[in-house]
Amino acid sequence: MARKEVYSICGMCTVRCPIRVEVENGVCRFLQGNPHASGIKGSICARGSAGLALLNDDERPQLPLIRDGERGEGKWRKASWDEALDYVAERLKAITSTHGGRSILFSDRGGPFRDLHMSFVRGLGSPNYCNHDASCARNVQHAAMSLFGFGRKDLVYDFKNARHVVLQTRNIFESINVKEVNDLIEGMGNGCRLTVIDIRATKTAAKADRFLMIRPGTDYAFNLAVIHVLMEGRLYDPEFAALWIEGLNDLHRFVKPCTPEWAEKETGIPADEIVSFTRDLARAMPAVIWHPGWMTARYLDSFHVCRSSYLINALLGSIGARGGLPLSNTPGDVGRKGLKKLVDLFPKPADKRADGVGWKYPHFDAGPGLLQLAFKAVETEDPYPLKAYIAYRHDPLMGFPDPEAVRRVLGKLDLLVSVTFSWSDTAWFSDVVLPLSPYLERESIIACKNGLTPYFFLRQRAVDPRYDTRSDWEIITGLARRLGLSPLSFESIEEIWSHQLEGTGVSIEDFNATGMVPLARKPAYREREALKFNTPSGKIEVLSGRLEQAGLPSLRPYESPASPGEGKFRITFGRCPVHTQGHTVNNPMLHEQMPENVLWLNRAVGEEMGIQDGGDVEVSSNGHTGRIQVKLTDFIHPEAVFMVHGFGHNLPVESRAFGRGIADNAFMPGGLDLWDQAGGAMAMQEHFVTVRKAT
Ligand SMILES: Nc1nc2c(c(=O)[nH]1)N[C@H]1C(S)=C(S)[C@@H](COP(=O)(O)OP(=O)(O)OC[C@H]3O[C@@H](n4cnc5c(=O)[nH]c(N)nc54)[C@H](O)[C@@H]3O)O[C@H]1N2
Ligand SMILES: Nc1nc2c(c(=O)[nH]1)N[C@H]1C(S)=C(S)[C@@H](COP(=O)(O)OP(=O)(O)OC[C@H]3O[C@@H](n4cnc5c(=O)[nH]c(N)nc54)[C@H](O)[C@@H]3O)O[C@H]1N2
Ligand code: SF4
Ligand SMILES: [Mo]
Repeated sequence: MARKEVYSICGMCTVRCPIRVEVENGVCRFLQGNPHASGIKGSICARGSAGLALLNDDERPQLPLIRDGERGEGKWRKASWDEALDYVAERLKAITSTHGGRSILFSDRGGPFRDLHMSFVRGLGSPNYCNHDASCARNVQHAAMSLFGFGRKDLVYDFKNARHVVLQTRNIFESINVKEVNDLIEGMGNGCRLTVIDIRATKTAAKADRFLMIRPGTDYAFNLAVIHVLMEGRLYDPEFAALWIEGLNDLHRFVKPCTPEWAEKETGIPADEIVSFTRDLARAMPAVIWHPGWMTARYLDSFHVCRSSYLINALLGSIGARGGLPLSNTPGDVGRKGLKKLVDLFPKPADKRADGVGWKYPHFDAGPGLLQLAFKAVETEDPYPLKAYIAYRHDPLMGFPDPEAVRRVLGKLDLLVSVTFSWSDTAWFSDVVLPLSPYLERESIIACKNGLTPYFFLRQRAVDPRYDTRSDWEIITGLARRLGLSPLSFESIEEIWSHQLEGTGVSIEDFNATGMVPLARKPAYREREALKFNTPSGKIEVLSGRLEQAGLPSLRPYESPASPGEGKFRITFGRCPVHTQGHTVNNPMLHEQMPENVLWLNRAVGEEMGIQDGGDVEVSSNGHTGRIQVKLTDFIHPEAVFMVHGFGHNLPVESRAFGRGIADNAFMPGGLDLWDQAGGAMAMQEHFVTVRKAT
């Protein structure tokens, strides 16, 4: 019997945990976390285990398809890879010869493998590489940039060594990152306190020392009051502030009126609770983590919620501290050389980005742009036409608000290509579907993870593809060859790997033992005096020049959110432990765990409306109605309803997911235009729905 163990990287969500795969006679038998990876401890989550079910799922795209009928009609012509890649390359050539390379839009999921995609888009001569982040963490990213001059991932959450962790809009035990979960549990075992601020009691709240149920949309008021208490009571870390905070007096003046009593009226959290909680934080400083949030594409002031949480961390001296948010290290920081970038194979295109990021909006990070603004450009052809769109592991019809509006935008394109391993609404609407092999059946380019100990890690193929699907690199280099992009026309993955490793002192054999190559011996914390910020002053800047120049206040006055009104509720959403976004609801194993979503509604409110727990309700807004089972609970704020995102699939090719549950984004009319001008992210919880007992 031929047995082997393969070190690889999980692909069931974007966290990309290191894994070990047991393979017997060419069949995957067992998946576990890579026992050599720090913090993983051999574990994976339920979704990670369901990777085996993904392999065996015969309802995933199995071979290239070219559209035969109208868009979205579901009539397909089966194609060989040569035919499909020839077809896409020919169409791209025709479009670029008329409209230029810049007319091609590409979006993906970001992350450590994006270098290959960015290189391809550059090779095409287009500046229009985007990712999904306007619908996820852009506000956090821009908040970090405005204060520190670097991005959110340049800070590490040192949960293991923390003494008090605050999770605000972060449901860590259900919206999972395995290492973070393990580290936090270890920290809590060592006495770390946990405070959860949420609009409903989650599993994370159930494990907390303190749970604060907050009125939806008022987190900014809460945070300003915490800053008020820290500053008025001189509870903050004066040494850190003197060293590293620029604009402390501006902040102090700004929060003067934001008393706990004022915040109580907004948030519903008692003033004395705000005071005693803030004192607890001060006792634990600097080993405090106030999590700035992850999925923060929620409100028009979410960017300022993120900024205020970072400012609280700064006041507590936890930025850069052990047990707080230490600075992440790149290979260069530990005296090593990073991977050679594929994106540098081509010169940077001269054209401006179609989404206006970097020129019309100079305060935003130009790297991945803002997809909703690129969609706007597709619609208006301003500043120039975008004619082709490659949605690479991206399903904007499910992940962006207002699918009707997104469909209108996509409908204007001359070419829509989807690269994916599962069906999605966007793939179904595409002209060409290029089926990707699931992660266990493919290898990827080498990835680098910065952190206290930076390391390189590798996704290796555990088994051969079961269907006629391909790896990312095969698809991209296949297109590159046809389009004459010779620098990217690699013949094998080994060739790409050795290109990436050139000059790093690491060879591909070094990955054999554990699948990873650490670049430093032990975690490297920096001394407080040796921190580095990339702002003009070299310090943490309360007032951001970039924001002010854009006419946006760095310290935005708080505005009270609208109340929903009779019979109406604010729509809120989030994740559950057994599904990833919209792409696992048809996974046989995970479907069995949770076949559909339900609507959380406050018990007292529901009973008043004559609604029974477990019965059906109709949710509607702007002419759109959906039917869903209701869960009455005391543990959600009365102004909100909540549902898990990702359900409401209606594609005939997905028999399990078909017609189960409803999609939250369908209740966000006009949502593409509702985004945070300072943070760039969508404001998807600025919508209200009507709920009625179903007839
Ligand atoms: N209304 C609402 N909107 C939301 C959210 C919400 O809660 N509510 N959540 C937001 C968040 S946090 C995020 S991150 C986004 C997610 O938005 P998306 O990234 O679009 O969501 P996914 O379902 O993870 O992936 C989309 C497609 O990529 C395919 N795919 C998965 N892995 C791979 C891969 O490795 N390679 C390739 N080529 N394809 C792959 C999947 O099969 C799926 O078809 O949505 C955001 N939008
Ligand atoms: N199991 C699982 N894990 C995942 C993912 C997945 O799909 N499934 N996706 C990954 C991705 S892409 C992301 S971005 C992360 C997201 O990780 P998180 O951001 O932690 O995830 P969410 O579940 O979207 O939201 C967190 C909480 O915010 C609460 N919330 C909503 N409105 C408010 C508000 O106004 N104030 C406060 N204080 N709280 C509010 C929700 O009730 C929810 O419990 O998870 C990652 N991990
Ligand atoms: S969190 Fe779970 S699904 Fe995501 S990469 Fe890790 S094991 Fe896989
Ligand atoms: Mo996300």
